[in-house]
Amino acid sequence: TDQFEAPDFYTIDDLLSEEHKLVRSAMRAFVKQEISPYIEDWAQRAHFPYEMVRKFGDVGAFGPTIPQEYGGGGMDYISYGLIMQEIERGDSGMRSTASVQGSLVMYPIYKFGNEAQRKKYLPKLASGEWLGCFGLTEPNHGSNPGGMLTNFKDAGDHYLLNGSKMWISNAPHADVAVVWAKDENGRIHGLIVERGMEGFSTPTTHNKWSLRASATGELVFQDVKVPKENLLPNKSGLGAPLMCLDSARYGISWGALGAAMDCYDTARRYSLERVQFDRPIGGFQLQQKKLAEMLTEITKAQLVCWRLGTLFNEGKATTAQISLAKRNSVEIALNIAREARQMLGGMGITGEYPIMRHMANLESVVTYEGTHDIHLLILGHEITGIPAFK
Ligand code: TGC
Ligand code: FAD
Repeated sequence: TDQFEAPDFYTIDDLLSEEHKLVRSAMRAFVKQEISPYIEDWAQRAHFPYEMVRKFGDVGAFGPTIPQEYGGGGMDYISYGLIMQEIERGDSGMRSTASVQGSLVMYPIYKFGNEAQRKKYLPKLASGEWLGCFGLTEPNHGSNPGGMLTNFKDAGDHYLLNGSKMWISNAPHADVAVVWAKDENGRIHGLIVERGMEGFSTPTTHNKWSLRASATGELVFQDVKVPKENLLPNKSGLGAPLMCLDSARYGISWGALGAAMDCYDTARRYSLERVQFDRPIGGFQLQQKKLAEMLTEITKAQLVCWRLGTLFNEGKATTAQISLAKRNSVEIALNIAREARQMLGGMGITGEYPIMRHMANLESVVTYEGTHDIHLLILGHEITGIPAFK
């Protein structure tokens, strides 16, 4: 970890501003100090380090693109991407905590909320005083969230919310949940549900082999009385949660690259130190092929992410462009993790090195925020004009 070198084979640093580089080095130092020394133990014990929530708030990892007047970072999308890259270099589960809070909780409150909601929730979420979660997926509606059953009805001075959500990152510790549910006409809306509301519970999901340092759970609603002022008023329909996913999926494109870089760098260093047949294994052509291909894929993905970030900054990034980047980054990261694992031989399966943990984590990353196949189908739709989902 001490010697971590992020590959920059095409001097992409020249495309970054001083601010981008400062943000990245601050986050890299933070990860090195606060995450890397402990992550293996947290993951082995399936422990969510709750104290990290405040620390993420202090270092500005929550809501980097949200305006500063609401406690956000007021930064651009390249800075946001670089922050996600550095956190996920540490661990995908830690990045999950940050991307859910910023892109999936603060973003909808900022974008679809009214002024009172923004003022009430955003500063506390930005500082890490409160932790949030995002409830879209249900037990029987994962890739097809439009079929959701969770619903609310008008009960005079409040709404009555019923249903359940599954696989929700941060749920067991969340103070606030942004929940997507259908009204009496079957229209999807976002509701802010707070811990402590009667009939609302968040059972923990146990026995994960992946994202073990991230807490995952369910959201269960049994006649929960949600005050009317907790409905997000400024957008409804499936497009509202999908807009949030655009932002989170973009962050994952950079994030997965961070995990890939960590695996590459670990394998590169190991290959120079490990001697077999009287020479470093890095001198063997087969190992060089692995390293050369890793560097090639990382470089291509870096350029995709950087360009997508500039499109985001101009407000021009499309959902299909985001799908391409998320799908590609996670795929190359998983391939790199598997190859790097082999390069370390037996040592690759231990917690002495980060690779097996990254590999297991990436099995969630390839599934959440739209599975690998769903992103392929979004691209297929874009290319042919024919949706293959239904
Ligand atoms: P479809 O008919 O295509 O669209 C429904 C309505 O939404 C509009 N729309 C968008 N609006 C804004 N931004 C976007 N990106 C939009 N994409 C679509 C669309 O125009 C339409 O509007 P209207 O007015 O005509 O109704 O919807 P579909 O039901 O056919 O579904 C398409 C599909 C399959 C691509 C979509 O459902 C999908 O992306 N499924 C994957 C679900 C998913 O990604 N779930 C993620 C859950 S959250 C999570 O995993 C967090 S993990 C985080 C962590 O820990 O880091
Ligand atoms: P399914 O939708 O049942 O898919 C199963 C398989 O079928 C997949 O391979 C899929 O690609 C394939 N498939 C589905 N439809 C089609 C089709 N039309 N054509 C071809 N193949 C298809 N959700 C949230 O709302 N909030 C969160 O915070 C959150 N955090 C998560 C954390 C973790 C650790 C995990 C694992 C998941 C999380 N999710 C969250 C849920 C995640 O978004 C879903 O798991 C994902 O969208 C897939 O849904 P599913 O698991 O129900 O799989």
